[in-house]
Amino acid sequence: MGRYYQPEIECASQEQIRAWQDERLIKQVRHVYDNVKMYRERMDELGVTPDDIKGREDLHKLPFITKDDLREQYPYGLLAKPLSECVRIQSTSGTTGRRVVAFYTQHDIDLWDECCARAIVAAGGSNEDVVHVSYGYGLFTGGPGLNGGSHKVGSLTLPMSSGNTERQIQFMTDLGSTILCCTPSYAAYLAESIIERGLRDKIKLKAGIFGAEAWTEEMRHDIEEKLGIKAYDIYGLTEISGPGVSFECEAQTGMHINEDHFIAEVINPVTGEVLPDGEKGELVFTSITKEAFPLLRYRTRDICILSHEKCPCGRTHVKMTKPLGRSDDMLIVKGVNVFPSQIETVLLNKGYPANYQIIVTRANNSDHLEVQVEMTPEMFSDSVSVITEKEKELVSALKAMLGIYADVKLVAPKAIARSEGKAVRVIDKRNLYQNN
Ligand code: DLL
Repeated sequence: MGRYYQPEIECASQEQIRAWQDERLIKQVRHVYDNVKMYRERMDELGVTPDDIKGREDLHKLPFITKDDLREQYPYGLLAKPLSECVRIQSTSGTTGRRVVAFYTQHDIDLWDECCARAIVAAGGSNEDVVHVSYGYGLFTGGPGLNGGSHKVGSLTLPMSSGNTERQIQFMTDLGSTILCCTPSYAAYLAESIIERGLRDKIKLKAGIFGAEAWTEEMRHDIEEKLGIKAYDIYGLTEISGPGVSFECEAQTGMHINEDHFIAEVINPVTGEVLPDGEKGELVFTSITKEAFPLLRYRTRDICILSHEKCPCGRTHVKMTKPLGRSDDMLIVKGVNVFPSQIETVLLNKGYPANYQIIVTRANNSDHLEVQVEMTPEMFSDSVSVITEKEKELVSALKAMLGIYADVKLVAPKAIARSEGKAVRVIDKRNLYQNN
């Protein structure tokens, strides 16, 4: 198998992609209008009929859908196929309140698996590989998605799921895993654990496919160096299918969105205005091939930038940057917008591991930001005065990056609880968003 899983699709001309999108969008709008009450009501309210949608250029006529809509329609409200034709549900990791449940027909699963197969082949995967899947299996889409993709590619698939690090490492060394799929924070933890056990020479990993949470370029370099691999980003969300909505190629300069299945738009999150390539805004997806749970103009809350620049890998599908933050989990501390990724960049630049927690509290109407950072074992042996000096150094680096004061506490190696799935980076004790 070559560098592409489906070269005729992944390298199709812009005109061909556009033609697929036009044709599939028209069909999809008719499908949801006929089968989902909420879409019919929303479109009727706007005075838009399926006949008004003649292609992508008419996308802007359709209403946006938000996570709140999904919660309100829980569980069956947005189902567009009879339950008898659905074979699977998956669900978001969820915060509080109602979860979001997504449904799949067998055809939906096949297409989703193909998207993940494209990502695995882009990371150098083939039927010669041993794909070690340490994303959680179950309601979370990470495990099932990469598992399905690996089967399509014909790789030997290790359905490890998350947790039990000892067993992960044993299988990895015994079975010669070559591609690791997990969250970047778990990859960093596995790397640390492998090095600690002196097993770095016993692993055969060549690539990693890491996503489901924000991670920085610095973290990528750290993992690549520690494991001796090339680390590829993968993006997706349960509502739209799961991992594989977009994936990185060897150029590592953004993720190709599988445009034959998903139409991407970037909008101004406040006005809803559609923004051109190169402008930062909220990512919105329309799923044009999903049968059971199709979403039109779904607002992801992920902030990113789209680019149609030619990619050296030969793929023609539009690229998105890593999510640069979320329009909702952006912290506002003392009135200043703070993204956890900014803090992570400072820490990694200064040689700290990506094991940290951001704690925000409020007393007497004043916000307080504290960053707890783990020391490396070498730093831990330093004297108290050296540690205090290091804390001061971080305080001023964070001030320069964020524009506000953050208290820094250096803690012992391993003091911050490790995550086997998505890392818990932020503890906001202010209860400002009680409905979320
Ligand atoms: O996280 C699906 C997934 C699994 C993606 C495995 C990649 C690998 P949800 O639990 O529904 O689905 O969370 C979706 O996670 O809106 C983003 O905010 C965030 N996210 C996903 N991938 C990335 C990434 C899965 N590569 C939400 N970088 C999305 C940054 C990501 N954030």
